Amino acid sequence: MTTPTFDARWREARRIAVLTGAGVSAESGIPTFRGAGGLWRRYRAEELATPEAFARDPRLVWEWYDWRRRVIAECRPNAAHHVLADLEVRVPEFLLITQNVDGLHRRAGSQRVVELHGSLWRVRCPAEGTVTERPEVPLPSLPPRCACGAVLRPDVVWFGEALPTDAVGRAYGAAEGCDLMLVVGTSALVQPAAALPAIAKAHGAYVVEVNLDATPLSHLVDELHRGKAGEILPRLLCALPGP
Ligand code: BJW
Repeated sequence: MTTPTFDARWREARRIAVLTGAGVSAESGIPTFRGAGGLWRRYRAEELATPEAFARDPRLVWEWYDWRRRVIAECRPNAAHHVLADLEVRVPEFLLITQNVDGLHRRAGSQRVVELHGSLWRVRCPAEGTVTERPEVPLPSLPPRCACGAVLRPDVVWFGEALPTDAVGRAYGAAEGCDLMLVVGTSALVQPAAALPAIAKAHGAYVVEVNLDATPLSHLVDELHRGKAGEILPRLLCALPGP
């Protein structure tokens, strides 16, 4: 038996998992978190993306989220989102695992998506546990309130909070079962998402990274592509066979 070449690993992949981060939406005009121009250069994460920050000042936290919702509402999915949406119909088993809360993968047509860190477009009532779609921008009043009177929160995962159990289960299942994992535009610093590529690799998957910069994953992946996701992904994925 011969070892498949890199191209063959792509062509023969039947179970593909994709992990995306903020970099996949950068070319749509959405700021990333870390690095030049990143949100955490301008805002302190612990003052905005923690349950403690929300308990201290829900209006401040909501003003930040409302601003981000307004920015994102003006943005469109880019070529990277679109080719990933095309990819899911070309392989028998596919899961797109995103850390992004911007909803752009779904807007590009992706359906097999797990949103590990939730969605900016939903709100959650901490008192009732109910989750509701709230697409309107701007929100009519801040902080928004539930009919029960409780202050609603964004349905996102803040530091120190557990990720949704079903989302984590699906993501780990895909990482353990895929034969190719594509890791796009994440600094791979935030756990538990950052552990998924190593899990895939340990289970025999071929791991491919697409990123502008080096990350802690770069030394373990099988194939590295340095550059913009919106330019690299269309080139990589157009070489795959059709459905
Ligand atoms: C491009 C590009 C282009 C640019 N093309 N590339 C183990 C060790 C240490 C710490 C921990 C640990 N386990 C847990 C922790 C704590 C913590 C953590 O990981 N901290 C580290 C930062 C040290 N994790 C948590 O707290 C998590 N919870 C948890 O583990 O709970 C345990 C628990 C169990 C049971 C009960 C209770 C608790 C939760 C993490 C939640 C993260 N939340 C955020 C905010 C979401 C909401 C919001 O958006 O406001 O999620 S933080 C932020 O970081 C956001 C992102 O999804 C996440 C990841 O960022 P991402 O996507 O990687 O973006 P960047 O900006 O970092 O990187 C962009 C990349 O793109 C760069 O590499 C660029 O080069 C690249 N790029 N343009 C290609 N065009």
